[in-house]
Amino acid sequence: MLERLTELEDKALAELEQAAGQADLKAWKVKYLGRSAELATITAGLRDLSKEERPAVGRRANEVKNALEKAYEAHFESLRAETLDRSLREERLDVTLPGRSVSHGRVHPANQTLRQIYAIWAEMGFQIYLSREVESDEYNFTLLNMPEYHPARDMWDTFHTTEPGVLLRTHTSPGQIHVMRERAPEPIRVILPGMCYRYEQITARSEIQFNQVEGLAVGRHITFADLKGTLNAFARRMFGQEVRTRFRAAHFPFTEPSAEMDIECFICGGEGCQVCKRTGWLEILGCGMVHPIVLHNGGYDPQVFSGFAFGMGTERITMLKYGIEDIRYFWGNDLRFLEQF
Ligand code: FA5
Repeated sequence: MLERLTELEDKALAELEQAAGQADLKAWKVKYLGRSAELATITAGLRDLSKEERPAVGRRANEVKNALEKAYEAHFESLRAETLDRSLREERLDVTLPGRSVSHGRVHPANQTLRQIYAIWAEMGFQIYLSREVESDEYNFTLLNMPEYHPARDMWDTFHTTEPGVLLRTHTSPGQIHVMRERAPEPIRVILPGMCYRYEQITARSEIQFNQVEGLAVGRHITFADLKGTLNAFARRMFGQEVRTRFRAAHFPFTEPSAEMDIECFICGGEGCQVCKRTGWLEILGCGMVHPIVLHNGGYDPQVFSGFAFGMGTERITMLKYGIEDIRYFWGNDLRFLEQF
């Protein structure tokens, strides 16, 4: 029996030397140290041996078991170290290589201008009021003093929906009626920013969608002088303290009197250049005193209340600020353009 144990030990150790991977090692362990291994059978059969034989065989069986376990542990450890070593060698990372830079998104130039405009009007005490982009014919035209078949409706080429009387707003002015109906008879000082849509020929200066910022002030003693003073204060904050402005008579059905405001061309300083079409002036917005009919439609008594309103296009202002020649860049999603801001 003692000889058998020695043979078993030699055989097991020799086989262990051959184990080349974790799978071999596992199979070896089952074969020599598992519950049905020969060594386990010998240990279980100890009680059948004679009293004389039993202690020696028992001790030797224990020795063999310990030796095999120790050899197993050592082999397991060396295999693990070898695997680790190999993976370190083969999958080496060069941590000194330069990394790939993460590109950051940035605020769209139209939104940068919008945020600047919000900040200026906020400083002057104007709240932001968000109005809907899908509008009714009634709010976009009728309540703004342009009843059905009024020729002034042709000033705005309109996207109509398949739902009769429902359209995409052509300007932010319908928001005036919404805010007045919500606030009457309280005084109002708000700006109404947002996207507008026009069924127009796309050119370097005109898009079918663009942002406008509408402004509305309603109170008991508001005059055209307030309109001019407020818009001049805005222009100075937006374009610099030195900027000169002028007001030209214009026509909008929802304001009376109506005007357009120009700023002196800051590219040529008023001398006349390509950007200002040799006039020395750049148009930035339409404005006027809120028409009595519009005040009435908003729920204000025009005998008691007056107000001013204005509407500016933010892409056109951004184009002026940065010397951008074509409005189509704004929604073209060309990173070469966007990354410049
Ligand atoms: C209006 O839309 C009036 N609702 C403005 C207004 C409000 C007047 C309140 C009086 C009182 P107009 O159609 O001119 O007016 O447009 C105003 C601004 O929107 C223009 O000055 C321009 O900057 C911008 N805009 C108009 N059409 C386009 C377009 N197709 N693409 C880009 N910007 C445009």
